Formats: sequence, structure tokens, C-alpha cells
Amino acid sequence: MSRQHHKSIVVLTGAGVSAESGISTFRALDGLWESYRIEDVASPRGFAANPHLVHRFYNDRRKRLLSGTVQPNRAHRALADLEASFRGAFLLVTQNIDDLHERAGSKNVIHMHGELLKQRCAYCGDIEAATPQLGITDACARCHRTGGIRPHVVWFGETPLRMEDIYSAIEDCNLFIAIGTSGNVYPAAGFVAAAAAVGAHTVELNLEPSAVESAFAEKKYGPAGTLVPEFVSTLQG
Ligand code: BV8
Repeated sequence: MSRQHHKSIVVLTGAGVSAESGISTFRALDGLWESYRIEDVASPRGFAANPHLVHRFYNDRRKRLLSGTVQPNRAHRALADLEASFRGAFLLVTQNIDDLHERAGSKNVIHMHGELLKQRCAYCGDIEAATPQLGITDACARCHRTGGIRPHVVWFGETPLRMEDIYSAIEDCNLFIAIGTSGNVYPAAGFVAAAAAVGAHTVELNLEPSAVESAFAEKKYGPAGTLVPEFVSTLQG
């Protein structure tokens, strides 16, 4: 269906869209990263129990993202091109905390799980650009208290960001595309059901069927760097 038939597009991306840029997916991280489960490290409980460990987990990922070796890939660029040339409403919701969508040129992006390159003060809520290596002695630029600086990231058990804006865009969309997400983490994994409930056409572009693949009307499997430019070109009919 060409894009002219669509009035409003919502795209949801997960770790798989950044895999070809060299950023590990969670399934890989889970495997690679110490013997901790991500849900244990990426949680308020995990941070309270061992802030050094959690800071190291994010400092390592931030260092890699800032290293210059990680660049947007063809999938990121195709999504930026789609947004630039689409005349209807377009929203890109990402579960990823990297900045590759923005670096590829995407404008209307919601990071529902926060951003690796930002830090937040647990005391006063102040959000700043993250210093490259966060630690427990860092002081807040606004309230000047120490010990409360954390990555501006949504952990398991915490409420994702801008949920009202996301659900309102989904209610208005007639095309919902999920890319590079395993469909294991809620509420993101439930977005396809919300889109289908309002009659949107739903598309899954992934390396393999996700945990919610049965909810999608259309499914294509393969690397995002190949699938996404191809799918975007079908919308340019
Ligand atoms: C909340 C930030 C309440 C941190 C992240 C029991 C049942 C159901 C739900 C729950 C439950 N118990 C607890 C919950 C809730 C919980 C949850 O869902 N847990 C799961 C584990 C069961 N969720 C929460 O706690 C959320 N908060 O529910 O609050 C609420 C609800 C509604 C409204 C208001 C309040 C908060 C979750 C956020 C956690 N933070 N990230 C960080 O990044 O370190 S989650 C983190 O993991 C990511 O952000 C991402 O969301 C998730 C990993 O998912 P994916 O992105 O899909 O990555 P994954 O590796 O799993 O999959 C990659 C996919 O890509 C694979 O399918 C692979 O095949 C594919 N792929 C690989 N390479 C490629 C590719 N595809 C294409 N091309 C390739 N080259």
C-alpha cells in the first residue's frame, strides 16, 4: 500500500534496529554481560543494591556509543527519509537509549525508555547531558546534592516516558510498524494490539518472529538494514 493511503504512521523500534551498528541487543547483553539478568541490573532495586555495578553497566555502553565506531545504519537512515518525505503525521517511538535515530536525521522521536546520553538527579529530577562516566560522588548541577545522579533511563518496574503521547498517536494511526524488537517487554509489546484495535495496518520487520508476531497483519523477517529500506521504498509508491 503506498504511503499516500496512510494518514498517520507510528514506528516502534527495539535493540534489533541498532544491531547492525554494532550495539548489542539485550538477548546478547543478557548473555555477555556478567552473570546478571538485565532485569536485575536495570532496576531501582539493582541500583540501590550496587550503584557502582549499575553505573559501570551504563558507563561501558555510553563509552561505546561515544567511541565513534558506532554509526547509524541503513535502517536508521531509511526511517529518517520516510519521516522527511511523508506528508501525514509520523512518530518514531524507540525502546532504545542510543541516539542513532537522531544522528540519522529522525526528528519526531520519543525515547520511551530514556536516553543513555542524559543523566537525572534522583533528588530534584534535574535532567542534563550525561558526563561520559557517571559515579556515586557526582553532584547535581541544580540541587548540588551528591549520590543521586543516575542515568536518565527507565528501569524495569518504572513507568516509561510520554505514554500518553504514544497512546494518542497510536489511536490516530493507520499504519504501525515494529522493527527489531522481541516483543518481550511491556508496555511496548502491547502497542501492536492497541494499533490493531483502532484498525491500523500492522507490520513486523524483525530478524525472527517476535513474541507477539501473531498480532501483526504483515511480517517480514531478515536484517533491518535490508528490510527497512525495502519496506520504506514500497511506501513511496
Ligand atoms: C512498566 C532501558 C508499568 C534500560 C529497558 C510480567 C509480564 C508482563 C510484564 C511484566 C511482568 N513483570 C514485570 C513486567 C513489566 C516489565 C516487563 O515487561 N518485564 C518483562 C521482562 C516481562 N516492564 C516494565 O517494568 C516497564 N514498566 O511496566 O511500568 C506501566 C505500564 C504501562 C504504563 C505505565 C506504567 C519498564 C520496562 C523498561 C525497562 N528498560 N531499557 C536499558 O536500556 O538498559 S527495557 C530494554 O529491554 C529495552 O529498552 C527493550 O525494551 C528491552 C529489550 O527489548 P528489545 O528492544 O526487543 O531487544 P531484544 O534484545 O529483546 O530483542 C531484539 C530483537 O531484535 C530480537 O527479536 C532479534 O531477533 C532482533 N534483531 C536482532 N538483530 C537484528 C534484529 N532485527 C532486525 N535486524 C537485525 N539485524
